[in-house]
Amino acid sequence: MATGTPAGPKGVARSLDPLDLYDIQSLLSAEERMVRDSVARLVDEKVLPIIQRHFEEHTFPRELVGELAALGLLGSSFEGYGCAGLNAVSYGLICQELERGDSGIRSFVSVQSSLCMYPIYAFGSEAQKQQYLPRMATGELIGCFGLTEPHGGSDPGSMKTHARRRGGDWVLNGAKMWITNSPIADLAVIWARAEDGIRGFLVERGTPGLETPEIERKFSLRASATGSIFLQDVIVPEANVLPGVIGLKGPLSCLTQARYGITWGVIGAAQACLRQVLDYTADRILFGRPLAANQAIQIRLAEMARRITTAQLLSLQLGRLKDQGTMTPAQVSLAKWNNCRMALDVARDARDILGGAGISAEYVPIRHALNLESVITYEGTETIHQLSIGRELTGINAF
Ligand code: TGC
Ligand code: FAD
Repeated sequence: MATGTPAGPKGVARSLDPLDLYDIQSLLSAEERMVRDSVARLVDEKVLPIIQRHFEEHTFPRELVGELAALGLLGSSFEGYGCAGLNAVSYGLICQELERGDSGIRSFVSVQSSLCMYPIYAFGSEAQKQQYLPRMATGELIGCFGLTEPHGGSDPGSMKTHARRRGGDWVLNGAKMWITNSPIADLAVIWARAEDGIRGFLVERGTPGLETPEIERKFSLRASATGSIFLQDVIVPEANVLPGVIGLKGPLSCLTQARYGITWGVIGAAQACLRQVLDYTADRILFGRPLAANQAIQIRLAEMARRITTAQLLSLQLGRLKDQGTMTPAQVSLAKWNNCRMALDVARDARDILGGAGISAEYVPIRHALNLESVITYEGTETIHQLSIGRELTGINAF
C-alpha cells in the first residue's frame, strides 16, 4: 500500500502504511515485491470473492488449484522439475498474501510445497523426483502428509503405524488423523516405523487398503479438506520408499519448512483483521464520535500494529537466515509461537471491536479467528514450540 494515507477525522495527516509501519517492503528486492504483488492480486480477484461461501459450505475451493499452479506457487522454492526456484522470503510473502485470503488456501500450498514436494525433493530418488514433482507443480497431483496419529500428534516419536518388508515390497498398517488434503490427495507421504527407524513412503490413491475419509463438522479451516488415513495391509513397492532419510529427522525437517511459511502466513490473516477494524472504527459513530476517536480503541489498534510489526521483522530476518542457510529449528519455533499467538489475539480482538457484527460472515475476523485456532495447534502446538525454545536455552529436554 502507498504511503500518504488520507488525514483522519480530526485532520491529522498520516504518513505510514498502517499494515507496514516499519516500511518492511523497502527491505524487499524487486523480485520479492513482484511476487508479493502478483499473489495479492490473485487473492483479491480470485480468493476473496469466493472464500466465505466455501467456508460456510465447508468445501475446499478446488477451482483455485490451477490458478495457484499457474502463478508458480506450488513448490515455488525448488530448482528444476517445473518449479519457480524462488527464495525463502518470496515463499514467505506468498504465504502471507494467501493467508490474508484464508488460512485454508495457505494450508493447501504449505502441504503441497513444504510437506509433500519438499521430502521428495530432499530425500527422494531422481526417478521419484521426475515422476512426481513436475505434476505436483502443475497441480495435476495433489499431495498430503501423514504424520499425526490418533493417540497423540505432539509426540510423533511414539508412532504406531508400521512398515514390514515382504519380498521386494513393504506392507503398511496403521492410522493417521487430522491430515490436510487427505480426502482430495492423489499421493500421500506416509511416515511409518520400519525395523531400522521411521521411513517415508509415497502411497498413491487407489492402492488397495488405503482409505482417506473426510473429517466432518470442523468449526475451523472449513475451506480446507481435512481427513484421516487408514492403511490396512497396503503394499508399497521399494521404488516408492524415500531413500534419503531414516529417522524422525525426516518428517521433522519437513515441518521446519512448513512452520517457516506459517510464520509469514499468519501475518496476512492479522493484517486483514486490522484493515477491517481500521475501516469499521473510522465509520461507526457512537456517542457522537467515530469509534476510532476513543483512546481505549486506539490503544487496541496500536497494540495490533505493534504486534504485527514485530512479527514482520521476525519473519523477514528468519527468511534471510533461511536464504543464507543458517536458520535453525529453534528460531523457527520462536517465530511460529510468536506469530500464531499474535495473529490469533489480533483476530479475536478485532472480532470484539466489531461488536455484534463481529460474529457475522460479512466481516473477516471471525473466519480468521476460527482458522487460527487450528494454525496455532498444527505444525506443533504453542506448548511444543515453547518447550523447544526452553530446550535450546537450557540444554534440558522437558518434553
Ligand atoms: P528429537 O530427539 O528432538 O529429534 C529427533 C531427530 O530429529 C531432529 N530434529 C529436527 N530436524 C529437523 N527439523 C526439526 N525441527 C527437528 N527437530 C528435531 C533431531 O536433531 C534428531 O535427529 P537425530 O539425527 O539426532 O535423530 O525428537 P523428539 O521425539 O524429542 O521430539 C521433539 C519434538 C517434540 C519437538 C517433535 O516431536 C515435534 O516437533 N512435535 C510436534 C509434532 C508436529 O509438529 N506435528 C505436525 C504434524 S504435520 C501438520 O500439522 C501439518 S498442518 C499443515 C497445514 O495444513 O498447513
Ligand atoms: P496432543 O498431542 O494430544 O496435545 C494435546 C495438548 O497437550 C496440547 O495442548 C499440547 O500442547 C499439550 N501437550 C503435549 N505435550 C505436552 C507436554 N510435554 N507438556 C505440556 N503440554 C503438552 N498432522 C499431519 O500429520 N498432517 C497434516 O496435514 C495435518 N493437518 C492438520 C490440519 C488441522 C486442521 C489440524 C487441526 C491438525 C492437523 N494436523 C496434521 C495435526 C496436528 O499437527 C496435531 O493436531 C498437533 O500436532 C497436535 O497433536 P494432537 O492434536 O494429537 O494433540
